[in-house]
Amino acid sequence: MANRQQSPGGPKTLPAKRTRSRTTKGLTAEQRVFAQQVRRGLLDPRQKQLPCQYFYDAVGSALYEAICQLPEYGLWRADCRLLERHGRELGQIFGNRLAVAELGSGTGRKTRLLLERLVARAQVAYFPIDLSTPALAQCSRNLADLPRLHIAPVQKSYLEGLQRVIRVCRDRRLLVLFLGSTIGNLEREESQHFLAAVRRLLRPGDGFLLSADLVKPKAALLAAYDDPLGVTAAFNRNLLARINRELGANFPLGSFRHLVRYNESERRIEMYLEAQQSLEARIPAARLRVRFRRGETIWTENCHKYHPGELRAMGLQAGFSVAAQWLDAEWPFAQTLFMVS
Ligand code: AVI
Repeated sequence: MANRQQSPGGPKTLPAKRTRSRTTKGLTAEQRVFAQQVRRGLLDPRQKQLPCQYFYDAVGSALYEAICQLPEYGLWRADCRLLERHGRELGQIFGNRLAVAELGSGTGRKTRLLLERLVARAQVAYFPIDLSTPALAQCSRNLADLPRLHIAPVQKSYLEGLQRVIRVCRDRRLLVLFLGSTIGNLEREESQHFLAAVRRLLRPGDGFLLSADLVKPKAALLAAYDDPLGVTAAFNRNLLARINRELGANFPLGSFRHLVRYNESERRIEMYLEAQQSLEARIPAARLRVRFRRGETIWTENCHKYHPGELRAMGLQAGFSVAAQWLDAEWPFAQTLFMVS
């Protein structure tokens, strides 16, 4: 993550004594990349950090599902309401030869609300794109009973997956979904590049439906990311638990506090894990021993919040036209439909 603040005391990191061959034996290719990224993030001299994509192992995905049910976390329900309200309209816009590709499909529970409305009028080819095999399997199971839906999971990164989908369905109009305000987890500049990259892959007549959480009062945002039940705190701490499980580390989970800030100037929630005492953790698979001062933080996630006009402007700058923008009445949240003309 770019643009992170300096750690006042600088890094306190020592190389681990164990050798690479002993510590990385038995790791999958994905876990080796995980270990490299953990190493890079915890050695960052400006601010210790960990990439938020690693929240979503089996435990983290289950915790995220629970977060979506929390009364304080309005995003998921707002996205669902908009899909229910405008799903039929989307079917009318795209006609009868439609393929839907979803970037980061997760379990497909929310997408079902849209797909139900689309298959009511025509046969639909659905391509969930996700790196997680269990999520794709769950998504296929959750949607298997929908009539006139052909599901073809794609286990790839978003843009690679989209390229594959475009290669195999030349004869259909494509609607790409990027739901859940996942865009908010990217830096603003990265989001702009991402939109432009999606635009370059699409053809005239194709569309891109983007969900994004909107700016709202600080108190509502802080409650959404620091719920009284502590589900989001567990979700955040699970990142260290995952490093312990998969990379053989010994982070004392109880010694890290879930910390949430709203950064007004960047219009984003920032999540951290704060060491409650000075401590040292070993991460053998990353060949790392890392020290923490009391109060030192690991930056784990950014959740950017948008203005509706800003989203439209981003799409236009990426080369799309704006076909529609729908706002939820209960929780400020937007779905913007961009088209390639
Ligand atoms: C997945 N992503 C859009 C969620 C969000 O709101 O940024 C992840 C999350 N982090 C804490 N709570 C939910």
